[in-house]
Amino acid sequence: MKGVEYLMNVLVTGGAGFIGSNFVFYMLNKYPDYRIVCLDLLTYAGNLSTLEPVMANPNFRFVKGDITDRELVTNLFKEERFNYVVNFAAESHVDRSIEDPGVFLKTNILGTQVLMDASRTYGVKRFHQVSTDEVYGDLPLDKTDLFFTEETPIHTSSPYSASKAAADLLVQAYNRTFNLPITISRCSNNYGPYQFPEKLIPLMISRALKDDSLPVYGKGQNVRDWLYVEDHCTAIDLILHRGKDGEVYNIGGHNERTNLEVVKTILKELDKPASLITYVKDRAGHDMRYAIDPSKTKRELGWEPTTLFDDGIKQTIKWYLDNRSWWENIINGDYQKYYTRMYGSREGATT
Ligand code: NAD
Ligand code: TDX
Repeated sequence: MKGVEYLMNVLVTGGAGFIGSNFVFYMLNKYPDYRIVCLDLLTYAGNLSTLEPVMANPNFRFVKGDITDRELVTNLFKEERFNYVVNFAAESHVDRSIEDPGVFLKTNILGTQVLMDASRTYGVKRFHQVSTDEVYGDLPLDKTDLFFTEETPIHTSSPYSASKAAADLLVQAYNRTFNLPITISRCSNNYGPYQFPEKLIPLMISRALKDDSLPVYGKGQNVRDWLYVEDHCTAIDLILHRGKDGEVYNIGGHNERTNLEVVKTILKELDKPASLITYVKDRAGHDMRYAIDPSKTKRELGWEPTTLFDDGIKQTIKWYLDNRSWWENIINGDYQKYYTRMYGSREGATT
């Protein structure tokens, strides 16, 4: 750490992805006396150009590496002596997990184990696992008074959600068996800047801007509970610092919308015709409705989301309009060449 004393040293895994990068920006901005180390493999979903604005920040270090690489992870913990670990790194797209479950099990379960083993060996104040509402399965469309609480049984539908649930159980087991200090957060669907354009909202924005068809699965009646990404970051910050050891916290803002409503909102904002909507074959095992009851997180930690969906979606659309090159590079595949171009010749010099 080159002789500088930081109040806290925080490992953020998956920080080159959507939520992780937003969390890196949030933490560097909010805690100028913290060191933030991002460990990210830069898979297809990781984009180092997203982190470009903070690469030269002396409080930030980027390390390219795999959370399942035990030697690399152990050496990093030995060198950095982290106080906090926030594990965002994951394979995160449900459709990909249906195509090829293997890498989901490897990264999401075994990667979490490797990080927790290193956390045990070197001692951390808190290991925080970023989980998802998908571990609870789904709710019926016709019972709108039902919500997921932290006590709702785990009941997964996709290889993705099963891998996240397995990781959650392992995290709880490390707490009970090895006394590893942990917390788990289970959040609803996020949206906002830097989301990879394979997920519903950025996919629809980027395709609508090019007048391409908008593929809606089934009848578009599935309901998701949308949360602006910065509200997720503030919740994790509170849980990390003030959450109780061993506890699970639900995060969500009661912003339920059908997929069709979301797509129509995007079309309206972009002044594009509804004729772009194309109904396509449904996702296998498609969850009907997610809806989070966040009252424990509000009651115990005072967390409140601040962005309503109607405002957040406008901000998000504006971001995609203002940052066209970010997602166009992804669609062209150019971003995958970015690391090699920018850092290939200075491998090891990214600290
Ligand atoms: P993302 O796919 O945008 O980013 C994942 C990041 O992890 C990428 O930068 C990728 O390079 C990195 N990564 C993947 N495998 C890795 C490995 N083996 N080692 C190191 N890094 C690796 O995902 P996201 O949407 O930002 O989600 C982040 C976390 O939040 C995930 O754990 C996800 O399950 C959870 N989550 C997401 C949402 C959502 O709506 N997106 C909601 C609730 C929870
Ligand atoms: O092209 C599409 N058409 C469509 O109708 C896509 C990509 C999605 N959909 C539907 C499927 C879902 O009902 O939109 C909804 C949202 O789909 P995704 O963006 O793939 O998200 P979801 O499957 O709900 O999972 C997300 O939220 C929970 C994240 O990807 C997960 O990482 C998180 O855990």
